[in-house]
Amino acid sequence: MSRILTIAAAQLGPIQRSETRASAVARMIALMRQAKAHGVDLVVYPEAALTAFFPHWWIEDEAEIDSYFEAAMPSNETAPLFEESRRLGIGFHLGFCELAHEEGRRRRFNTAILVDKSGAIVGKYRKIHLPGHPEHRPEAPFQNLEKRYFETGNLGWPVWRTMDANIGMMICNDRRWPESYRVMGLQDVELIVLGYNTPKHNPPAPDHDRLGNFHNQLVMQAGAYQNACWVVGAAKAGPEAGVDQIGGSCIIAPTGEVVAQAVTEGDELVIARCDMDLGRSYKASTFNFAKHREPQAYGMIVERKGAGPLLSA
Ligand code: CDV
Repeated sequence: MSRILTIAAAQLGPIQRSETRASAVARMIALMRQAKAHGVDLVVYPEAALTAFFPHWWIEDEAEIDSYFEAAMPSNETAPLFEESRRLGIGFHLGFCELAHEEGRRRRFNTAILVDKSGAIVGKYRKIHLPGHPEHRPEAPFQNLEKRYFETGNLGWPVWRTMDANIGMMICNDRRWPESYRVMGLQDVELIVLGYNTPKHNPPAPDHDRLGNFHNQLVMQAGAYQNACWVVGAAKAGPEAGVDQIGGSCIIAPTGEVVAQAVTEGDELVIARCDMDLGRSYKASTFNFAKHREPQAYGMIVERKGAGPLLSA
């Protein structure tokens, strides 16, 4: 018996600086209701989906920085999303900025949660690969200050058994790193969900700009195929507070093929019926890890951070 999970990547158009959380949540609920009409089981929302992507701006006032973070999840403002999930019997993945109190101090993380069809949080992930820079670059058209505003995630990449599938999460820049996928591949992951905020312009390397959509798909297709799992990516797209972001939300099969993709840069559902057993033949043959991986040759991957001397030297 095949295990079909009908999944929607719920792409969001821009959320302007003045837009309230209540308005963003209302947009997400509208997409969740549309998803229900299509028989969707799981809705995947973008990274930091409740506000504009503030790491694009230099902010010094701590209270203003805090205003982009959630001290509780659910909160009064996000509770309607959980209630709708419960009412409709739809699971969801949501990215948000988390203000935690741990180890006796305030900590800020770029976080995502997985919520089951009863509206209960079953898993939490904190972004590990934080792109950008911690210092102000006033000469740049916009900032990329995730290294200033967030700590590196400290939860690893767990995989959860929920909705009759092995499901894991990553966030935006994580999708460019094969290690993110493989740690979950080694837990027999069947579905990886993620959200992203990816500007069309890359200030330190403008020659990459023409390849933004290509690289977005390239990394997710490679991660899906090499780990024989589904990958679902949901963008926050379009021109947001002066920063234009790519769309291209998509659903990728364990075959490495894109099976559904957004055609706008606004609020849009991208839906596919995903057979959670589709990766089985890959996991039993080409990517039978237990038979074919050679971990004794991979030590450098965890021993070195940056490129170093030649092995042959
Ligand atoms: N939010 C992100 O992690 N964005 C990065 C950009 C800054 C390169 C990304 O990898 O898409």
